[in-house]
Amino acid sequence: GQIMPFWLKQRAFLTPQRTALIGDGEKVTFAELDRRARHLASCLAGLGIKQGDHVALLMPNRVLTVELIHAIAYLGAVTVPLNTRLTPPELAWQLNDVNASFLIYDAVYSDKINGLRDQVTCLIHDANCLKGRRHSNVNLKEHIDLDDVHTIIYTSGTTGRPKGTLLTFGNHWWSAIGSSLNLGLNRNDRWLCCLPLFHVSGLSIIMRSVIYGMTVVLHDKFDPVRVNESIKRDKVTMISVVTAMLSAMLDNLSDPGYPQHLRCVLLGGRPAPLPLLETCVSRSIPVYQTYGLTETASQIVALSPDHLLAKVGSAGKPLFPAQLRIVNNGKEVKAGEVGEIVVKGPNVTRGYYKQEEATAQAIQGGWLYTGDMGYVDEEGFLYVLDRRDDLIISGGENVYPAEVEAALLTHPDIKEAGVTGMPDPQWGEVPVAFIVTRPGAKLTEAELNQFCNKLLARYKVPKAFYFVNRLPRNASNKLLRRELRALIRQQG
Ligand code: S0N
Ligand code: AMP
Ligand code: MG
Ligand code: MG
Ligand code: MG
Repeated sequence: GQIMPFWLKQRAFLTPQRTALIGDGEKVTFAELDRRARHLASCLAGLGIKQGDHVALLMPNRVLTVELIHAIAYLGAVTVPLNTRLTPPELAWQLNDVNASFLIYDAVYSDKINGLRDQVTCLIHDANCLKGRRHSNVNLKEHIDLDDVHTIIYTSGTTGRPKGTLLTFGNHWWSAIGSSLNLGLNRNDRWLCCLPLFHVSGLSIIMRSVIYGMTVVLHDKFDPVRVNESIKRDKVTMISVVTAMLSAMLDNLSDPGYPQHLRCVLLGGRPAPLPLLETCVSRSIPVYQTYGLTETASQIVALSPDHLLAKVGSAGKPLFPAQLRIVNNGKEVKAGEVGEIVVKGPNVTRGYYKQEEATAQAIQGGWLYTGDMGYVDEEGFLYVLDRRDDLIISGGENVYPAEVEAALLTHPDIKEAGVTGMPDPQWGEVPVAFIVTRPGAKLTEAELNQFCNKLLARYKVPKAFYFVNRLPRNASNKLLRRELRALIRQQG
């Protein structure tokens, strides 16, 4: 594939004194970020990490985490960012699936990794611990190949277990370029990152930073009051959010709107509620809805400045390098007709790690079948409606019902389990469970809640458990998840 200078090296050469990061109470230039990433890379090499290794990260949003992401790439190794909300069994499963040889974690997650030590080499990430073991003459990458894999990010696609999405340097490159061709690039741009770096929503901001030479204002966690203050104080021009975040920000905003310098609030992750968008219009808050997936290295469709007000509710048009189709029964449908959203472009993944079948199913002729339903209007603007499958998206986190059901079925007193989504004012949608117990079993909601908390990340734990006599199934005994909700009325 195409060869380019290693991104951080090139950036530190071109604009060494520009600020790369503001976070953890410090300001870091690209020259300094590069110096630290190189140092860290030589330490990691000293600890045995080498080209091609899969290195998992269990890290909060810290400046150190950004340094690590670049350091791992400097060694030609692949970063596997882990969702920090996962439970130890979920982490163990992913580490095994991705063949991780190293796990680098922050001390705040020490409790989570105790059971993982015989599975993978666990390295605590604190500067002191890595110091002194520096490898003296390690080869750091001078160049990258756009076809090389940069990251593997897990996402629950349309079937069962989460799958590791392979994202190349080229995928990240074209994603960043496509975004800048739509939103433009200003010398004073500063992108606030309060989305997790373990999702492509957050990671893509770091990629844009090094490619554009743009400052990132990094928040270690999402706090709406701090975000609102930071937008003003730190002269933030761009911010990426999911709906739950934007609602909380507006609830905590005393001024009518944001300062003029905030030119883009990039909103993605799930369908945007129209009332929220209308509130933003009336308060002159520049909200750009975007549609993107882990598989597309973030945005692939986005609203443009030219159509911001005229197309409220639309996710926009494809980014310049990308294409969009709506497909029903294997055929592209006309404007206004609903079908599956299918996309193509140089930012689209080449597939899932070790999942040839799932890859072949998802990507056909270079087109990614997203599992999302929607339509385009006469002018080609996308409106996202719903999922084709049963995926639940809670506050931007995916909950796959089959995964929750499988966890429930490991309980000895549970005979059958069905999980579906219910509308929720805070998270958009939350999972609820329907349970058929074994004869004579006495289960309570509290017990089940506790049981699930051991196995599943909190956002996957059903918010309610309904005990029922049987589950709706079709003639071939397949669970009809969409009919589950009707059972709520029946149960006393
Ligand atoms: C919304 C967030 C920030 C909420 O988390 P917060 O406030 O930090 O929670 P905590 O203080 O840790 O916990 C408080 C209680 O809330 C529960 N909880 C936390 N999150 C959720 C959730 N999502 N659903 C349900 N419950 C949740 C905790 O468990 C705790 O409860 P108790 O006390 O009972 O334990 C956080 O959820 C968050 O960061 N969400 C966003 C995740 C995200 O980034 N999703 C996007 C994934 N998709 C993509 O990456 C592709 C799209 C994309 O790239 C994109 C997306 C948006 C914008 C731009 C783009 C782009 O294309 O560039
Ligand atoms: P993920 O599975 O974490 O990679 O997130 C991608 C999923 O988020 C998509 O498949 C959609 O279901 C959802 N999504 C992202 N952006 C939007 C949007 N603008 N409108 C509706 N759903 C969205
Ligand atoms: Mg997905
Ligand atoms: Mg919080
Ligand atoms: Mg996800």
